[in-house]
Amino acid sequence: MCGIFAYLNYLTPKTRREVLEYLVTGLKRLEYRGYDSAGVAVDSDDGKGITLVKQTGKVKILEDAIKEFMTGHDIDTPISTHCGISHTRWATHGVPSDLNSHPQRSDEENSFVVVHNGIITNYKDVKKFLEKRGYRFESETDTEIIAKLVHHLYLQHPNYSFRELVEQVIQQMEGAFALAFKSKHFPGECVATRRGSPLLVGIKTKTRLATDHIPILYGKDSATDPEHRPHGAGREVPMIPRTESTSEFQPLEDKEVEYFFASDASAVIEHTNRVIYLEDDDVAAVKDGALSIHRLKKSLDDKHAREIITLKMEIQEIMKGSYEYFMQKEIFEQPESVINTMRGRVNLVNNTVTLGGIKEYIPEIKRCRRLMLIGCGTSYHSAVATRQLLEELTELPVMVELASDFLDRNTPIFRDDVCFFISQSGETADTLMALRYCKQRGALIVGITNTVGSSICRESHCGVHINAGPEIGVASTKAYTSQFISLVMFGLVMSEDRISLQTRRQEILEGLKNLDSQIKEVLKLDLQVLEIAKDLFQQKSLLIMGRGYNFATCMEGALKVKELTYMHCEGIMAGELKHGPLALVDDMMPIVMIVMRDCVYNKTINAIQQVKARGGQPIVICEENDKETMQFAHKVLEVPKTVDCLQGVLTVIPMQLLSYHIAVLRGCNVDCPRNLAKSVTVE
Ligand code: G6Q
Ligand code: GLU
Repeated sequence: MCGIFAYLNYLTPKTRREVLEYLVTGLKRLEYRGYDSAGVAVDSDDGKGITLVKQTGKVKILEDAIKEFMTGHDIDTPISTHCGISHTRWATHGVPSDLNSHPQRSDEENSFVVVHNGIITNYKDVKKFLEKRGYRFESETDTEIIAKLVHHLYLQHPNYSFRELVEQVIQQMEGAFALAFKSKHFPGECVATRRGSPLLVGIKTKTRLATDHIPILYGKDSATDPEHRPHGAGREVPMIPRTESTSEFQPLEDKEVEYFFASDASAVIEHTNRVIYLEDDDVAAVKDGALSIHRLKKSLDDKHAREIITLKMEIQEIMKGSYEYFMQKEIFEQPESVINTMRGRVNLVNNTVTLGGIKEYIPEIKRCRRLMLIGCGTSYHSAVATRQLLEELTELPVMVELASDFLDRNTPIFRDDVCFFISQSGETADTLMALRYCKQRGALIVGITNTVGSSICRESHCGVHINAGPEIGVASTKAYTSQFISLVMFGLVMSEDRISLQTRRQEILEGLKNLDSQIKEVLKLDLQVLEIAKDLFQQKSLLIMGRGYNFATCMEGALKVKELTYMHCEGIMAGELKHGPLALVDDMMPIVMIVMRDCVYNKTINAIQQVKARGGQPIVICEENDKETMQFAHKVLEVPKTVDCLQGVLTVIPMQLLSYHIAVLRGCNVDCPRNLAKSVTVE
C-alpha cells in the first residue's frame, strides 16, 4: 500500500545513471508513506532485457546497491527512449525480503516486470491456474501472479499490444491495486492502471500541449463477462474484446515528452506540475511517446476524458495532502483502512468470513480452554473493545491482559490456551516477551499485527494481518479500528456454524458493510469537535466515562488525550462512578460521556444523572437524533447508529479528533509526542 514511481523518457535522451537517479529520488519522495523494502527495474546493458535491483530496508540501502551495480556497467550512454519502474513496498503477503520486494517478474528472463500497491484477494486461485501451466513461483507475494499472468497471456496472444494484455490481466484481478508494467517485449513502453489504490500520470513537454483533455477510449462493454475468472475450474483465461485504439493522444507541439507514473504528486512535482489523476479501472499506456487512456466499459457518469491538471502545491503540502499532520491524515484514512482490513475476508454475498492466516487452526482454537488477548496501550484497548463480543460468539472464557502486568504476575498458562498477541508494530518488547512466555508453555500463539515479517508475526503459530497500511503518527488511530475489526472477524469465523448465532452474525455483517460510510459521517464532526477542543484545551484534566461496549473508547480516548496533549485524562467505567470517581465531579470538571442505546443504556443514563446532580456539564457522544439523551448534555456529538458491538469503532473517532485538536491548540508535537516512540522495543 505504499509507493509506485515510473519514469519514461521519449526522444529525450537520458543515460541509465540519470534514469536511476530519477527513480531513487522519486522513491525518496514517497518514503513518508512508510515502507519496508524497495526496488527498481531499468533496461539491461544491451537494451534487450531488464535489470532488477531490489533491497529490503530503506531507499538508502537500495541506492547503495544501485551504486554498486553502476560500477562495472556502462550506464552513461544516452538512451533516446527508455522506461524505468520503481517501488516502495509495505508487505502484505510475504515477509519483507529482497525476493519479495518489487518489481516482481514473470520469469528468469525478466520478460515482464510489475510493481504493485495493494492486495490481490484472489491470488491463490490465479496462482493455482498458473502453476498448472508450469509457472514456478519464487516469492510469497500476491503480486507475482500478475507478472506471470501477463506473460502467459502474451505467449497465447503474441499479436496483442502491451496495453491489451494488461487489460486482460486486470479483468482477472480481485482486490485493490495500482500497477505499473514494463516488458522487454515492448521496449520504451509503460502501462499503468489502478483499482482502489491511487495513481497519477505526470506529463512534461517542452511547450504547452494544445489540449488539456485526454479522450478515453472504450471497449465494447457487452461481451465483458466478469464471471469468467481463471479459477473457474481451471479453464483458459477468457479473453475480453480488445478496445479500439484510434485517435490516440499525441503530444502536439513537439514529439519529445517525458512521463511519470506515481502514487502521489510529491514524487513528480519537481519534474512537472501537469498531472492526470487516473480513476479506477483506467488503463494508461504510453507507446511511441503517445499517452492513451482506456476503459473497458462506459459508465453513465464517465466524463469521456481525463483532464490534465496544473498543480500549484509545494512538496510538503502534497505529502500530507490537505492534512497538517500524519495523525490527522491517518484518522481521515479510516474509511479506507477498515475496508482494507476486510478486503478478501468478509464476503457479504454469502455471509462468510475467511481469515486465511488462521483458517487451519480454527478446529484447534474451537477446542481450547480459554482465549487470552494480550497487548499494550492502544492494542490492549482493541482487546478490551471486543472481549464481550468474543465471549458471546465463541462461548469461551476470554481474558484480556496488559503484556507487562501479565508477565509480572507469572500468569499460569496451559497447553490448551489460545493466546492472541495484538501489536501494530509487531515489535513491542513487552508483548513479545509475553508471547515467548506463552509459547514455552505450549499455548497456541496467534499474532494480530500490522507489520508483516515483524518479530511477533515470525514467532506466532498463525495470525491475522490487519492491513491498515503504514501508520506514521506515534499515536495509534487507524491501527486501532483495524485491530478491532480483525478481532470481530475472528468472532464471526468462530461462530459460522452456530445456528443460534446466525441472526446476530447477520446483523454484525450488515454493520461491517456500512462501516466505511458511517466513519465518513463521523469524520464530518471535525469542526464541531474543534469547537469543543477550543473550550477544553486550557483545562488541566478531562474525564471520559462510559460502560459496556464503549468502555474501551473511554480508555483509548483518555490515552490519546494524555499522550498527545500532556493533559491529565482518565477513562472511567461509568459503573464505578459511585465507588470513587464521583468525588472528582463538580461544575468545573470537564467530562465527556459516551451514551449509546445498547443494553447498558439505562445504567449509563443513571450515571449521567449522577454527574448532572453534582453540577457536572457533560459533553455527550450519543446516537443520531437521540433527543432523550441529548437533554442531559451540555454539548452533543451525534454519531450514526450501528450494531452495539461495532459502535466503539464510531465512538472512538470523535475522541481521536478531540485529542488531535487539543494537541494542536496547546502547541504540542502531534506526530511525535514527547518521551514516546512508535515502536517500543524495550521492556
Ligand atoms: C498509542 C500508542 C501505544 C501503542 C503501544 C503498543 O497511541 O501507539 O499505546 O499502542 O505502544 O504498540 P504496538 O501496537 O506496536 O505493540
Ligand atoms: N501486496 C503486495 C505485497 O505484499 C504489495 C504491497 C504494497 O502495497 O506495497 O508485496
